[in-house]
Amino acid sequence: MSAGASPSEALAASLLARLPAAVARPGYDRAALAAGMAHIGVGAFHRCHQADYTEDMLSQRFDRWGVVGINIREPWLGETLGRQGGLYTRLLKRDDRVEARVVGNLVSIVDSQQDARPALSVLASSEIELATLTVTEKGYCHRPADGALDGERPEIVHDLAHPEAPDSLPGLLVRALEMRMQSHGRPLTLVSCDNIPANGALLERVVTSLAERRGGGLAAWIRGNAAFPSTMVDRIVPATAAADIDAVERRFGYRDAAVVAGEPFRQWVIENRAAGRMPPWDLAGAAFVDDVTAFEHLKMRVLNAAQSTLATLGLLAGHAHTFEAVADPLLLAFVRRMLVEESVPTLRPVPGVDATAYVETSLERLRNRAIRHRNHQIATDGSQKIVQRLLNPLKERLARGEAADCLTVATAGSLAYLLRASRRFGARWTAADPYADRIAGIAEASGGDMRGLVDGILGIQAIFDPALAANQRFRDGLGHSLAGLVGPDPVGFLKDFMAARPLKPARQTG
Ligand code: CS2
Repeated sequence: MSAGASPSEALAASLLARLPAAVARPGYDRAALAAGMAHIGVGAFHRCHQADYTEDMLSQRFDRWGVVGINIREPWLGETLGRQGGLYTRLLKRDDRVEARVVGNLVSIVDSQQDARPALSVLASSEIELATLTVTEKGYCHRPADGALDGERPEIVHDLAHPEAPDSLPGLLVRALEMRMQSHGRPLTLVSCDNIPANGALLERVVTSLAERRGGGLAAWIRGNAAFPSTMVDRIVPATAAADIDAVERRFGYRDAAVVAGEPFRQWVIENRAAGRMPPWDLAGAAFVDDVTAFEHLKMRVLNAAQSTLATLGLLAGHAHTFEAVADPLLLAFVRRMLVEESVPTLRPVPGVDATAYVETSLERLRNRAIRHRNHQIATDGSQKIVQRLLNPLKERLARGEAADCLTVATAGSLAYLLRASRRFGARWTAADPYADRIAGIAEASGGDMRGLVDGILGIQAIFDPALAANQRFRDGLGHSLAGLVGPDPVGFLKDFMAARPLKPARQTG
């Protein structure tokens, strides 16, 4: 904008008809769109993934599937999106190419962070047939070790004492279902879209076990009138940067405070299970299947494992973003080898997918220079993420007597990331992780002795399964890798590791 020019117009319904041709707009009559579903947690991922599918679906078959957005945790978006009439710009970026669309299916939005009533009145309404949710792993209030509802969590204790004013997500859903049972009695499908394995089964477990504790036939009603399909969701959507907001203004001439930016690739696999009507997201390319497990493993053990490994080893090697880490030949060779030789052989076949080709597609996605995914963002909550991404395949391989040296180094990378945040190892950065303090305490107590350090860390049962922690090959490999990665030359350690193990010859074809 030149100096003295008036500020650009803000995105609003009145601007829709005047958007530049390069920005796609809703392909349906937005004024006629009525709310039929809700979404809890209207952050960037939802707005760039499920909402993008809904937008395509509505353009193909218009129906009463407008979305009411509900926020029960930060961010506070009600005001921003409300001012824009629920509209926002979704950018898809690949290197120098950008594709823009204004998404219109968010018909209203409520902030319910401090008071559950706005969320309850939406979720209990007879018009709402289904709710999707992205609330992060912590939102489920389960014990990570066994997936059961954590009855000791203060929010759960609170919600049992005050069920009509819930603090937790399970408490909110149980109360909403109770209100439905007591009023119109219509069923509700609850679709978890968090990147956690068997997310629907987990949601069902925490909701029904809280309802059981409440008593009064509520759990039985929920069993008969609610459904919790599991889903696998995929699209890389980093936190929106100020540069994305500025780019919209510069390129398209309007101001949008709720821009989201992701990669072109997207995938959504949904378990075929519903308590009523299911939106026909398959019209937009989503797949309804009987069992999502194999898809989840593929995604978490390949794409997500690559991301976590590139993030932590990348930071140790001085790279701030994933696209920079994957452009480093040493890191690329390490990750490809880990995936091809160790992770892929643990996967069950996925219909229609060649896992080796999936590895290459995943690495190609990560090379996208326009997706400036901060390695620190991916490393956030790493202690929780590595269980599915690295430790489960590692455990399976060791149990079968197979080598898992690369997965062990990658695990050490995640731990080295946490250790380098501790005072003992130089406080190089701040790590946002529920186990950061505990690991810093172990580092301090070990006085720098590697054996004590490994014993202490592997003693955290919520992360390390006892059978894995007891495996001598793993313990030795982890100690050796940790010493190399927290030492003065982590890159030198990785070079030596790769040099000591020549790559397996490529598979013969033809
Ligand atoms: C990332 C994921 O931050 C992270 O943990 O690995 O958010 C990843 O980008 C998505 O799962 C891709 O679908």
